[in-house]
Amino acid sequence: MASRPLPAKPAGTATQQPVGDEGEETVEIVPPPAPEPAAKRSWLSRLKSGLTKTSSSLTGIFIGVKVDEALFEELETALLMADAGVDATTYLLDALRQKVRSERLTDAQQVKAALRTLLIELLTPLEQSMVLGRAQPLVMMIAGVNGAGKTTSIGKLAKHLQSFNQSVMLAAGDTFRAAAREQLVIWGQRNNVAVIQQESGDPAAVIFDAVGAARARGIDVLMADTAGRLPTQLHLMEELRKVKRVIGKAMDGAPHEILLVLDANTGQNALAQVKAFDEALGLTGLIVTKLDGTAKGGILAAIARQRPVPVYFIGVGEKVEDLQPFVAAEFADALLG
Ligand SMILES: Nc1nc2c(ncn2[C@@H]2O[C@H](COP(=O)(O)OP(=O)(O)OP(=O)(O)O)[C@@H](O)[C@H]2O)c(=O)[nH]1
Ligand SMILES: [Mg+2]
Repeated sequence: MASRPLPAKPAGTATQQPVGDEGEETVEIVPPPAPEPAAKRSWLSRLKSGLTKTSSSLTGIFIGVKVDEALFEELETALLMADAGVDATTYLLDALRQKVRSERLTDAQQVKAALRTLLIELLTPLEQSMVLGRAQPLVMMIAGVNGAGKTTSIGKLAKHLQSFNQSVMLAAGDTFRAAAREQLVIWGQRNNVAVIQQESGDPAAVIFDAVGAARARGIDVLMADTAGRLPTQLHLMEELRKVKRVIGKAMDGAPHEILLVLDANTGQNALAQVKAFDEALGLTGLIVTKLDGTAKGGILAAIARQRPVPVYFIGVGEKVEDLQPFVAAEFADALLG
């Protein structure tokens, strides 16, 4: 299997309408390409081992027990411990109780299968493909708290986009630290893509220049890095809004994607981040990183319930191939062991 079929784009997603680009055909692709079966297996096993904490606790609950109130209570605790949050936990348990009643499930393994189905249903709306080729350049702005994995994810994405014959340019919009610029330049060199940077100056100005350069050079995708910030740092959130506004002045309809990079290990705080960045910027997608560590994974259920921004990619390590499209069924399987 060299490539997987391109999933159809669900209709009616306001953030992903093609923007007018004089008769250009819209190309719909899902970066990155499906890995070879062996690589895919290793990637999935990394995801599984990353989520072991949750899966072993969830799986253990269903072993050798009766289907009774005690089972539901243990499940409630396990889901809360897995970062699913009160809302998603209550939702899943109510739906599960109903299923158990209506389908007369008497075996704990049947209940586990029913939970898997419910989890997939809950997570599936988050599984969406990123549409490329709808503008040239397609401008992506990447935001998130400090150390979430923004710059690394940009580097990985650059590589994957190239394998779809997309020409890529990067904008060093993290003007806080010289080291941040250098980190992006290294990813640029690795992937042989230009990095637009300035010695000093303000992120909006750097990214404005980069949009101009990308247009002049006929680049397909421009990814703009930004400095990490907490949503509580209001002046820094205002700075991001300015970056967005200025990108819009450099090119009508841009930025086409506003992505939040989330560290999966931040638990329930990740949901607060999604809400805050979404309110400030209008997010079009998420990249969830570090699912290979001690992350518990339930946070995606909370996001699906409370702020369902599409999860384009998930990261399970620091290597290029460790960033893969989010697939609800794979994720549910990794969670449930
Ligand atoms: N284990 C693991 N580490 C990751 C993953 N993604 C990123 N990292 C690591 O997390 C650290 C921070 O990544 P950066 O890409 O620099 O994060 P950032 O959001 O750009 O950070 P700032 O620019 O400082 O806000 C680096 O050491 C990365 O290698 C992942 O999916 N798994
Ligand atoms: Mg960075």
